Amino acid sequence: MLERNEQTICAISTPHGVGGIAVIRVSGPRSLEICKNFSNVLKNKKIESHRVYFSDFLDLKSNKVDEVLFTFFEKGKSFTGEETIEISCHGSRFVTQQILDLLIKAGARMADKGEFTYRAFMNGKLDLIQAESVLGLIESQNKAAAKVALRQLDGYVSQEFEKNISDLTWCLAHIEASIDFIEQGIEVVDNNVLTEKLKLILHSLEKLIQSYNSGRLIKDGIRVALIGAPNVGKSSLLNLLVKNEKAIVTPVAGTTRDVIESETIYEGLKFNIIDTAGLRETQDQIEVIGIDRSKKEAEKADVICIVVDATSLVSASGANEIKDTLKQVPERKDVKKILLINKKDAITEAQARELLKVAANAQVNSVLMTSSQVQQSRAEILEEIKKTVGNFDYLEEAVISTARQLEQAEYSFEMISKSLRELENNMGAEFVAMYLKESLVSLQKILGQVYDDQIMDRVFKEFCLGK
Ligand SMILES: Nc1nc2c(ncn2[C@@H]2O[C@H](COP(=O)(O)OP(=O)(O)OP(=O)(O)O)[C@@H](O)[C@H]2O)c(=O)[nH]1
Ligand SMILES: [Mg+2]
Repeated sequence: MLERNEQTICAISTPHGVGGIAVIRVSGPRSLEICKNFSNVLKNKKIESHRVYFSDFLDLKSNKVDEVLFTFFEKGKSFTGEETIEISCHGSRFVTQQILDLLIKAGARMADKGEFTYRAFMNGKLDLIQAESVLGLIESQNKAAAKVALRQLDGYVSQEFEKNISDLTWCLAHIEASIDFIEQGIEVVDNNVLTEKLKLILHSLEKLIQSYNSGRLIKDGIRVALIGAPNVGKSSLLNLLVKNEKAIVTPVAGTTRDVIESETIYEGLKFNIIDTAGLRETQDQIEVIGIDRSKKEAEKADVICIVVDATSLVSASGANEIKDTLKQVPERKDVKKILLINKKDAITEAQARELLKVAANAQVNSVLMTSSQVQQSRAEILEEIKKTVGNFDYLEEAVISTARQLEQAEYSFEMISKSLRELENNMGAEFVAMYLKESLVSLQKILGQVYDDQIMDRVFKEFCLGK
């Protein structure tokens, strides 16, 4: 029995279902030998890497199964690093299943989820950040997410970590040497030099850790909850933002009973907009449940847009009404709040100026006058959210985007901080070395220079078949 990594694997790499074509990937040492069973062209021609061969795909009794293209990649020159053949066949479920069955009969086995990428990692074609970026790229739904994933795949983020690993190794080597030479009174490295170097690593890690929040928002989308009293225009704003009549709008207070979620893309970023039931005291059982759900949404959001109605603010005491609305919004320190004074089309400019003055004292990150009747409000609101929620200049820099990378980077940061404190207090070099070693291992785990089953499981469990 061959070791698992010596076996030749196969799977459909295109989405399952019917399509114009489907691609079946075969990877492992016997890829070509196995495929030769089914093609006279492959059998009789000299096969070269990165060439495409048009051929009938024949079953073992020489019955034609399909007309296909075989693309051959020799060992060392493929995604997985192994000998690989990609079979482009017609995308019928029946045809693809028949081809897979025949490949398996001839000695290949079905690949596990993510096994092609796993093999690429094992063969040194990718590090773990790059492996994770493959998934990020497959799942990317907007320009920004694809860009982040591509930069990771290019090795841009890995380089940043590799530099830190190299600097940290230098520090560690010098500290360990100084432990050896201390008795002879030889100073191997000046503490100030060491401290400076460690601070630089710390700074780099801090930036990477901060980039995670932007990375997460880019990947998953920015969650925006529209919260406010009934009839202020939340559903109308949802419809404006997602450019679609997603929610029912009526002049009746309490129209929206349930949470309505829809997404929109603005400047390459994804926004998940959540419309909720208007907050008010009510005896209506269904509405009570809806209001409860609204509050739960507010607790999960990255940004809460608190919507108030400009026309009722001018006729009532604006400041109090804003305060009352804000009181109903669940308290959360980490959430950004934007006050939207809506229906600005229905008030005069002088009234609008007055309202902005009144709203200036509200406990929110920013205030905006909006109207669902004015197209421009869409861009203004989304721009404000984008500005409030994070720094997307990170797009041009190294961005980390998985919780795994974040946890290890944070641990590494903590260990270096500890070692710096030990250095400042002139404590034993042994402790400094111990913390630095911990920190180093964490960074190595991020790239997969050090790994175990748990890490592998975590990285590859998210993958689907054929990737
Ligand atoms: N003039 C004006 N009217 C608006 C605007 N936005 C909404 N409205 C009107 O206000 C009323 C209520 O709008 P909705 O969007 O249903 O309000 P809502 O906040 O979702 O209300 P509930 O679902 O009941 O909580 C409707 O008659 C809308 O046409 C606006 O910007 N300007
Ligand atoms: Mg509504």
